[in-house]
Amino acid sequence: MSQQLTLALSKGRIFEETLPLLEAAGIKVTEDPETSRKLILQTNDPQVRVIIVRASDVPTYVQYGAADFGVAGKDVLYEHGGEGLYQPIDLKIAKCRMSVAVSAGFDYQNAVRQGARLRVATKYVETAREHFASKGVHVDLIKLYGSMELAPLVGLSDAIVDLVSTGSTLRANNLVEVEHIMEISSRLVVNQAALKLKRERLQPILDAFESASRNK
Ligand code: PRT
Ligand code: MG
Repeated sequence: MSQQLTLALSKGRIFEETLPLLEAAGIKVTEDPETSRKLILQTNDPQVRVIIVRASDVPTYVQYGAADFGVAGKDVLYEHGGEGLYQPIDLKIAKCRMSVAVSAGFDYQNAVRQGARLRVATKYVETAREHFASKGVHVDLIKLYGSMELAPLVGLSDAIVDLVSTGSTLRANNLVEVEHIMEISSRLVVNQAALKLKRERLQPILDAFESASRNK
């Protein structure tokens, strides 16, 4: 098998925050995905290329071996399930938290105490299901693909489960965080077969990522 390596990244914060880790491994991406429309980017190392995919598709490309390794948020990995993936390193990048939020006027704690059935809109259906089940709260989950913050404002749901970083999106939409589900950061994920077959080429990169993220 060739020792050509393919790394799957998503555009935006994950790409930007992975660049310094790649540089620690001596790898420089020579094209910018924000200005180039290319989906396959070359690096200064002819043996390493980067593919640009949707954040939620990174685990799928790596699971099937279309990419040897990738970077994905814990939110995305939790929903995917992690099948076929080895997750050796918490890179401590793209940090945020997964929370439950409601409209400022909605008394969430009281609704929970009264055993009300809550309508919850989210992109993170598995995470939400597990969270409310563990609390014994009955919910109807409504799957959305984005802009969860809108749902309580127009009566689609009582609550949302979404990622929060600075909190400014919630504030701008008159929503408040009422529960903290988990801390989120991004992890390196590696295809299990690639780990065995391309170990010689992968290991130095994993080591460089590990030491570059250790002090974060
Ligand atoms: O945007 P797209 O639909 O293509 O996919 P994506 O949203 O999954 O990708 P991207 O690139 O936006 O996020 C990639 C990863 O970054 C996520 O999987 C998370 O692990 C991580 N991350 C870190 C975040 C945030 N911080 C974050 N703040 N992902 C999303 N957000 C969103 C959040 O959903 C909310 O709408 O930003 C908004 C809140 O931000 P604040 O700062 O206003 O609180
Ligand atoms: Mg996004």
